[in-house]
Amino acid sequence: MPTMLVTGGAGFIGANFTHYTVRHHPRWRVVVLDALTYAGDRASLGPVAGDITFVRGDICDADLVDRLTAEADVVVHFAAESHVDNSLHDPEPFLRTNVVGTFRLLEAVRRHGTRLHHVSTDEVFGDLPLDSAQRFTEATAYDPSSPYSATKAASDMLVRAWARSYGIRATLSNCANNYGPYQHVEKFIPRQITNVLRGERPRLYGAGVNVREWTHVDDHNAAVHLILEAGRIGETYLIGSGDERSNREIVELILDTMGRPVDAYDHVPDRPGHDLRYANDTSKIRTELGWRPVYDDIAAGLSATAGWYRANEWWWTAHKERAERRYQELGR
Ligand code: NAD
Ligand code: TDX
Repeated sequence: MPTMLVTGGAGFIGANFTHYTVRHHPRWRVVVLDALTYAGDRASLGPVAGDITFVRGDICDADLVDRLTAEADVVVHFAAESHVDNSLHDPEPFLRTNVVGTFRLLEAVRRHGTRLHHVSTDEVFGDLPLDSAQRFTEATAYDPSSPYSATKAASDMLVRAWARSYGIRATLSNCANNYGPYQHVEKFIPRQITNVLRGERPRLYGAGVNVREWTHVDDHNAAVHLILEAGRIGETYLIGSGDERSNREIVELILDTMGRPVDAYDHVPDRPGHDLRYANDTSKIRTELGWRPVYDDIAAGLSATAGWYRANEWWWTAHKERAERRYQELGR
C-alpha cells in the first residue's frame, strides 16, 4: 500500500482530509504527524483512529521529519499556525512552524524524492476592494497583510524555490476560507455558532462588511485529492466556492438557521489591518482537473455545521473556554 504522510492531520482541515481519504481513497496508508498544539485534537481523528497511524511530533524536528518522509510516497502538508488574530498578538510561533517547519519538510522531500503537496491560503495575495469584480488568479503578485499570511507566503515561496532549484516534485494550492465540522472555535463561523449554543451573542468585527469566499472543507479536500492524482508538478491551483458573503450576512444566516432574531449580535472592535475581501478565480482547477464544489448552498451548509456543533458539544467545550479567555484579553 502506498503511504501518505499528512502533517497537521489533527487540525480542522487535516482531520477532515484524513476522514475523506480513509472513506474515499482507501488504497492509501495514512500516517498523521501532528504536534497537538492548542489547535490540534486527537479526538478529531476518533472516527478513523483504527485506520491510520498517528505520530505526535513537530514538523521542525528534522530527524523525525526525515524518518517519516523516507517511509512516505506522498506528503500532504497542512500543519501550520493558522489564526490571523493570534499572529497579530504573537507572531513568533508562525515564523517557526510555517516557515522553518516547511523548510524541514522541503529538505526531507529533497533527500528522499518524495512527492509533496503544500496547502496554502488565498491570504498570501493580500485583499481586494469590496465593490469590484476582481479576483485573485495563480498569477496574482503576493502581497500579504498579516504575520500569518506573510509566513504562509514565505512557505509558498520556499516550495517554489525548492521545485525550481532542486527539482522536488511539488504542487501547491491556495484555498479560500473553509467551514465545516471540527473547526476550532476561535474561527469566525464556529465561534458564532457556539456563542449562540451557549446563549451568547455573535461578535462581529467592525461593521461586518468584510467579504470571504466560504468553501466547504470537503470541497477543498476533494480538490487536494484531484491535484495529487492529476495536478501538474510545479503548478499552483486556486480553490474556492465562488460564494462571496459579508461577515454580517453570515452571522444573520447563522442566527436565522438557529432560530434567533437576525439582529441579535454585537459589534466589537475591528481586527487591525483587517483584509477587506478575498475572491479566487478557479478557472484553472475547474478546466484542467474538472473540480467543482459540491456544497453550493451556504445556508444549508451552515445549518448542517450548526447541527454538528450542537451534537458535539463534548468536542468543543474545553477549546471554547480557552478561546474566549484569549478574546477577552484582545478586547474582541
Ligand atoms: P488548524 O489550526 O485547525 O490546524 C493546524 C494543525 O497543525 C493542528 O492540528 C496543529 O496541532 C498542527 N500543528 C501546528 N504546528 C505544528 C508543528 N510545528 N508541527 C506539527 N503539527 C503542528 O488549521 P486549519 O484551519 O486546519 O488549516 C490547515 C492548513 O490549511 C494551514 O496550512 C492553513 O494555512 C491552510 N488553509 C486554511 C484555511 C481555513 O479556512 N482554515 C483556508 C486555506 C488554507
Ligand atoms: O469573532 C469574530 N468576528 C468576526 O467578525 C472572528 C473570529 C472573525 N471575524 C471576521 C474576521 C474575518 O473577516 O470574520 C472573518 C473570518 O475570520 P477568521 O475565521 O479568523 O478567518 P480569516 O481571517 O478570514 O482567515 C481564515 O481563512 C483563510 C483562516 O483562519 C486562515 O487559516 C485561512 O488561511
